[in-house]
Amino acid sequence: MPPLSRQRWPVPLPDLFYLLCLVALFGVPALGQTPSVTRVDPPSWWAGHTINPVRLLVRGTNLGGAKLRSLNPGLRVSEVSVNEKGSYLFANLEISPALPAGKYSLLVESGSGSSAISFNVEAPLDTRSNFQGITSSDVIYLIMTDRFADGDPSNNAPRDSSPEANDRNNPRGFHGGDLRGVINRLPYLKQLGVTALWLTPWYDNWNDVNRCDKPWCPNTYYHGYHAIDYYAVEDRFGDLATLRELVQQAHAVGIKIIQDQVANHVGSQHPWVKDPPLSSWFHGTLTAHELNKFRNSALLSPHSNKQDFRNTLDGWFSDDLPDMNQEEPEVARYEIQNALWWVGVTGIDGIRQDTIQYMPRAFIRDLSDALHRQYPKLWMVGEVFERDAAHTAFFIGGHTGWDGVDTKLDSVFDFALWNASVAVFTNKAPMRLLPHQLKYDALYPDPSKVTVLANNHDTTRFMSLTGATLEGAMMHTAFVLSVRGIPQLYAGEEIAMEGKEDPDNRRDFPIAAFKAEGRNPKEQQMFDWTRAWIAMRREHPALRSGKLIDLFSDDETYVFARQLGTETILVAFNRVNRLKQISVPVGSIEVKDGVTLKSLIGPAMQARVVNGEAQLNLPPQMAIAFGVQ
Ligand SMILES: [Ca+2]
Ligand SMILES: [Ca+2]
Ligand SMILES: [Ca+2]
Repeated sequence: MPPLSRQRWPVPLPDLFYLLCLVALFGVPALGQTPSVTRVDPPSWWAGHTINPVRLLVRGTNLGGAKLRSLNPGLRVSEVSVNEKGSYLFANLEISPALPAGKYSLLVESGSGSSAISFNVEAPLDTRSNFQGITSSDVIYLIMTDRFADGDPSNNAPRDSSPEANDRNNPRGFHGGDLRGVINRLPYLKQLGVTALWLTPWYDNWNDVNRCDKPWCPNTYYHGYHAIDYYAVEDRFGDLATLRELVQQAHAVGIKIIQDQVANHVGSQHPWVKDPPLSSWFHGTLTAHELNKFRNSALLSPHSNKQDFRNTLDGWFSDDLPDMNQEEPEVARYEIQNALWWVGVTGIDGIRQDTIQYMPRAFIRDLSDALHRQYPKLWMVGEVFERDAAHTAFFIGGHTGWDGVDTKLDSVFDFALWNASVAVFTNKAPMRLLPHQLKYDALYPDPSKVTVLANNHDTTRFMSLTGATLEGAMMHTAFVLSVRGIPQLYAGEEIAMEGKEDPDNRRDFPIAAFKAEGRNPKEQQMFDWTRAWIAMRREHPALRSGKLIDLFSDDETYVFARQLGTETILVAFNRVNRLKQISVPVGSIEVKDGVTLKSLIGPAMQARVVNGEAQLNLPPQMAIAFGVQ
């Protein structure tokens, strides 16, 4: 290999020489015909990556008939194609595994001229501190970035936004939260004890405001689910450097980062909508598309008709969310590379994939495979918002569905168990609904891999549900933090925030509550409780990954064991407002007569095992855990 350093930016001599030769041969080309380039996706890649060649999507003008040429033998171009309009060029770029990191240039050239573009070869991040994945030893905490903490007021009113878009009194406006705010609050999160942050999408979204005569206007895309650029960080949240700093600082204190990715659709302000790279890029156009009728059963049932099935996959989530066509191979390659690019440039540990069921299962599999091939521990959880375990289990990886596809998806959210838990702890269903729901774990290849949400930004906050009490919220949180699976909390639940349906459930996190002295007694009680259950989970491997064994349930009470190796922990819930005495059979889990159980949390309590039964006195409206001595 020749020395490669001479190829780095600024434009190395051979490139200039080549350009001058072109000018000498063809003269200065007429303006308007010269190919010009406005961007390249991805803007960078890695040498020695499992995806090689990488597929480039070059946007520009006058690309018709253009070729892409590399002037460095370490970068090889092939399979160039240009769309009909000459506005997009696709090309394979094969990167020599030995190519050093740095800036390189490529040349887009046609008979009427040429245009140089720069392309970065990135230095890979350290695999020991990044890309760690998520397990049941983690506790995930969902942050809606715009609503959590404003660490940089200078980004609150971008030039291309109307004052209306930045109105903090409008629940659908931008409120100023950002990545710097999350960095500033890492000590709070560390104190709470969570080990992973799921941030709502940080792709760049439109900065301005939608106006209409409907009740939901004026509104903005403060939540981030309407990407206008898959390769840029939302300017209101910060920039790529700040994002990388967040990941690095979080990792330094033992907190992982999960990116919310949205491969199913983009925002209607995305430049692709007016000028798609291919006619098959989206399902339909802004003016001619089907809306998703959300007949989601059509995705699960082997008996569904093709029309319902296709509508659920190809219909637009809403009129302003153009649906990407992952069955177009160029789209699939683009999105898989995009997912890997974010992981590679930031060092994140996991991905939450939005509305995953509305994408073909074969695509979910290919995406999962590509992520694991490059980052074996990397973790992706899919949002399959269904209260039916058969439906969510169909989408988790580790088994092959009737369609012959194993999605390889690491995790799904357990909406069925969440649904049961909020019903039980608001007294709308008997306690025995919990073991009844958990029996459907039979459908999962490995139930310890599901993600157990306490709530999220799409659901009513616990304290605003009919029948909610602080005691109920505490038991619900304790259940999420002690049952099998990976627990996921939603910012604000730890201080018993209220909030009805979207957007009320997305109120700003109260600044005062980040510090103990700013919390009212109720907020402090919930905070201490949540922190204590997280700490207990951290200290006891059985609570993180032990086998779950049902021991006792009736209308008011539920007791289960978590058991791992020699460690046995009993977790008990009593939702009635009186002390409850129960005899719990423990012989089957090898807890012998004469053994003492001691409470690990809450009031100091002891129980003896007599005749194969533990005599438990359960405090009123409380969850409690006992360790076997
Ligand atoms: Ca801000
Ligand atoms: Ca923006
Ligand atoms: Ca779709």
